[in-house]
Amino acid sequence: PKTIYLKDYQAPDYLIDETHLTFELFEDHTLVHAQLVMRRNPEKAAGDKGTLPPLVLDGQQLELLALALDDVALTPADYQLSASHLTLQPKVASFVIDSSVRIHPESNTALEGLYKSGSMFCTQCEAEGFRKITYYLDRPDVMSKFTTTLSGEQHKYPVLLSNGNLLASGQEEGGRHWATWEDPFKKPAYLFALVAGDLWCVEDSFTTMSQRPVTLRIYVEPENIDKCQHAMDSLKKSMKWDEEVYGREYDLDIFMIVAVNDFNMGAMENKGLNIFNSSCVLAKAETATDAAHQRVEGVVAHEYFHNWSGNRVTCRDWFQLSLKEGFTVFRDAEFSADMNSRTVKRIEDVAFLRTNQFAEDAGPMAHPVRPDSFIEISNFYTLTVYEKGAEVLRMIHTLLGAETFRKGSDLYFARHDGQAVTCDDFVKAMEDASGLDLTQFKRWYTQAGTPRLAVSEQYDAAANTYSLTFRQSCPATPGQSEKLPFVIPVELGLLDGQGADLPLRLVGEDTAQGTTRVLSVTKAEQTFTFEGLAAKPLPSLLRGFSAPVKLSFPYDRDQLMFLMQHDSDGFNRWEAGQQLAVQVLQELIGQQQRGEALLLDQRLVAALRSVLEDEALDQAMVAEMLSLPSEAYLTEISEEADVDAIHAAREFARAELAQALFDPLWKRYQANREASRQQPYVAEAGHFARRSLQNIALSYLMLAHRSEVLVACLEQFDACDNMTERLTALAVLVNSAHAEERDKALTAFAEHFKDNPLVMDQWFSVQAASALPGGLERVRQLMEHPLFSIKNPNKVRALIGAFAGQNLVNFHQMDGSGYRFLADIVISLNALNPQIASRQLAPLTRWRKYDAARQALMKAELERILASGELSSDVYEVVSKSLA
Ligand code: BAL
Ligand code: ZN
Repeated sequence: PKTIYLKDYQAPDYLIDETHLTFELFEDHTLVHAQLVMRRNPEKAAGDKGTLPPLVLDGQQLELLALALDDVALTPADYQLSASHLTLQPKVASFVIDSSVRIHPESNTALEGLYKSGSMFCTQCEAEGFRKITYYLDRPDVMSKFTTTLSGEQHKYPVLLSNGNLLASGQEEGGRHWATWEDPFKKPAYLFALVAGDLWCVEDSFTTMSQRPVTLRIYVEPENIDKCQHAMDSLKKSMKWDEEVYGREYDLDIFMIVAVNDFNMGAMENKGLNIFNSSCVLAKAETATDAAHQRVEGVVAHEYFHNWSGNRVTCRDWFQLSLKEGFTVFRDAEFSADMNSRTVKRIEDVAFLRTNQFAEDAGPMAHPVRPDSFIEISNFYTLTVYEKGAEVLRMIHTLLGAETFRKGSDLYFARHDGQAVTCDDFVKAMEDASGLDLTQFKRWYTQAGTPRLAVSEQYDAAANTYSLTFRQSCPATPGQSEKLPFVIPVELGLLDGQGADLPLRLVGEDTAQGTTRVLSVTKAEQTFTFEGLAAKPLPSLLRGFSAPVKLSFPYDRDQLMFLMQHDSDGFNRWEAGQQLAVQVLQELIGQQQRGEALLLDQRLVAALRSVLEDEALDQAMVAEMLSLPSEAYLTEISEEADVDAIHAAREFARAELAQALFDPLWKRYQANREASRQQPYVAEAGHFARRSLQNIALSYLMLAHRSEVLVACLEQFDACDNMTERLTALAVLVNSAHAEERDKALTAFAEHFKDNPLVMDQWFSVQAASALPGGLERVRQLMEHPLFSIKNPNKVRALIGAFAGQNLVNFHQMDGSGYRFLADIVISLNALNPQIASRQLAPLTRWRKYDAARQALMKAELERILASGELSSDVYEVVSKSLA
């Protein structure tokens, strides 16, 4: 496999002004006819002098049936054909290519290009799937106007969709029909989409800010028609929000979403025709949890926002992926924050980033937000490009302020509408709008790894000054041994002895500038001194997690408890609680490793008791504060992770907290369960908050082994009206010692929901993630379940992903059985679906985190995969880099 480098980027030799596609869909093959109206790229024509470069079209797994240049049929002597390219020699600068190919969507298990999901045809072209549909210049900087005609059997495929607006449709002989769609906007091939199936739709409309009506349709299989309303509401909110916050208006007459069951990603932003994993569209109280409802809202928004940040302005090349993904994740996170609780959204995102993206940034696949090279671009749809990319955008927003950031985004969209551009172009628009020089800031795009920011303090009682010294560093990552200082925006406040925010005046300033402010740390070591402080303050650092760094400050536990109670920044109140819990858990881990009796610091009990007793605190915040750092996070922050000690320590702490806080937990549980009984399910922030506290309380209470809790859990399982309560009750039972109740609940649940694949995914996940002994055997048995299929990515993620990613004690069994199992799965998946195979590998790539014995076992499995035969570029890249 070949490595592709950003530094080798060349503009395309040819452009495609128009693309006319015809698809004839049959059960055992599909015919694709493409007419491409092409011309020499004028940017590159200066030195042509009569000779033109060869035209090299991308194409894979295509059976070429006919080829013509300007209406003259070509013979094999006129072109060269390889497994990945079709090369021919144009004689004039403008010409038309006609090609016909045969493809086999019915046997496409990679779910890339045109494929079948159940009985419907659908596509996934990003990043490089279009080359599996027809010969083309499959690169994002080639933007073309598309017209698409598709035909198929009318009774099997009554709905025929593609991008843009419907131009015409009609019947054919033999029970077939056709439709022609035209997309007036130029787009790269990765945004092409086609759908044919027996689908129903929910229809609504939206009137844009300039009073244009837009038809909105969500297409699903008939049995899911009752699960579309939440996505439709989310879509309308997204359209309004993007007008209000970014001034972005929708641009076609129709916007369509189609839900499919077999999909490698969450969803895809194809122009005017978004295709979604059904897990990111379908939601109603009885079948989807609160988390699923929030995910649907966020993903619908994300894909809709791409219409501007991605489609109208797209990427020049795939190294610029974060240009659209980082920006769009930032946009969807802000949307979700506005729709729900801003602080809770930030807590969830930061907890996810620190557990997962920080691990990626510390592992063998670490890469900058804008990577320099790749073997397989599908491997770079990563947490770094998406989530860290969004953090980079958030930092620009913090440094510029909301108003100036908006000026920058307006300038970016106006300047680059209809273009394929780079991250540098985006930053330039922000610089031009703000007058700021972001040259040093751009290191966030080019340097991989998570910066460390160590902070120390000095108080001078005689001078009434307080100094904070910041020392930044960044560990080496593959290919980057030395790092230059980043620009780190540190939002902070200083608290007095009563917990109130103090006015902040830096040396040299005449007046204080507020009580929370952003300092730009730009040097390896930098000190900021505040004046006018009659007593030593307590700093609240990195408020709102203003930069994706690992911050350290020598807080003691009493100071953390103080911040938990008093910090005016909600995020940092939670953060103080997490740091306190980490200190306490690390102490327990040490005790466990030394074979000592475990002893829980009672300050954690006291801190959580006061949180639980604070009826004024947002219930979602109470729930977040009660959640101990996950085993995965404790692993990430360990030098060498001791899986068993981490699990034992955390379970011990949970059980102790359950005993010590039984009364307040029980009180809040009962009050909230009663409220759930009284009020039918509503998918809104207040209800999410109430159920999240109720459910975390239940999971603690079950650890107290009291019969009234078991009764309550069974009552919740049986009598609730929604999946959030039911699934938590099930999960709690599955993790309990009540074998009889557990088995009964699992059976009843499966019986009731066997026809709903998304609910059954949850049923698989809950069992796969159970830390009780015998986890691998359970997973093996579940793989034999008639509803499990290794060809369905959601099932693979639900069962294998949950086992290897969440069930750490079972996956990391000392005999290596978990590793062997995962390697076998990856080897099978490699042949079926390389993208999913490569994703499932992630836990094995983290081998450096573990003890020598586990390291050897994990590496041996990676080596076995490498030697297992013909590997896809996806799997090869991850395995070979992990072993390097
Ligand atoms: N562009 C791939 C799916 C997404 O990020 O929206
Ligand atoms: Zn996206």
